[in-house]
Amino acid sequence: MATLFISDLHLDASCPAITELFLAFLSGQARQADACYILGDLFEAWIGDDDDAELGRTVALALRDLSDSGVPVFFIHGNRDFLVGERFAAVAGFRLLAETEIIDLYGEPVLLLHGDTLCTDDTEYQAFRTQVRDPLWQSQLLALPLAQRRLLAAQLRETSRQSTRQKAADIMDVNPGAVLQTLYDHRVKRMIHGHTHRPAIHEGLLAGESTRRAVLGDWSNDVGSVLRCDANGWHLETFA
Ligand code: LP5
Ligand code: MN
Repeated sequence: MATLFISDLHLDASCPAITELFLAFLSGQARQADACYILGDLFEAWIGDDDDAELGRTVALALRDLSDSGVPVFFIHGNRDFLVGERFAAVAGFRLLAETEIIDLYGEPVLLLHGDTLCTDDTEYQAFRTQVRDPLWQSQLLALPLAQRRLLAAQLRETSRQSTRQKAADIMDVNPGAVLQTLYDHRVKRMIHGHTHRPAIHEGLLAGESTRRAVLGDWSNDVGSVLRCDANGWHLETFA
């Protein structure tokens, strides 16, 4: 048995192959897991739990089947789906976690997060994040008609595409100091996050003790990515 961690699937109606791969994952390897953690950006864009699009319903029912089968499912918001709320969580049968969460993983405390907060060199993004994570801003946005929110999300995605094209790659990676500070602040030596799409397991040192940081991979080009953790270790795997 193992605990599975995934993130950055960016599920979107325009890319049904990745949704199919995810549904196969949920009804396949995930059924044998001790638990399944989704660390953000499950969706390409989430505009509110009242969205009536088919993708959300399909994904919710499949997640629900997994939790009904006895596998607990947990979710941390990403920068694309920070508007996922308790209503969707209830339908999909998962537990919404805080933006940072420490879990006991086979006897070790491990910090879970989406990973965007570690990209402190990307100051434009951090300013944007502060705005969109403001509960007042969110409630004002959620009060807009669905069609308007859909348009706004498409505009934000386009702005982001243009903006990321102009940023240097290292600005969009984690800041090493922010990683160490986050480990230190949470009194842990292990963390798992996604967001940067740079899958790897980094071993390091903090105050003379070994640290480990797993970066989850995104799902793209019909290939899925999962971190499988058990009492013997952590393994990043891809599958088609
Ligand atoms: O997402 P990605 O990979 O392209 O880049 C991210 C950062 N970008 C974002 C923005 C999202 O892509 C937008 C999608 C949101 C979907 C949900 C919307 C729901 C709300 C609307 C409907 C209710 O997160 C990108 C990072 C990159 O990761 C790497 O870390 O660099 O950051 C940016 O591109 C942000 C820019 O630097 C600054 C953008 C300024 C936007 C100005 C508009 C603000 C006004 C908001 C009011 C609507
Ligand atoms: Mn992200």
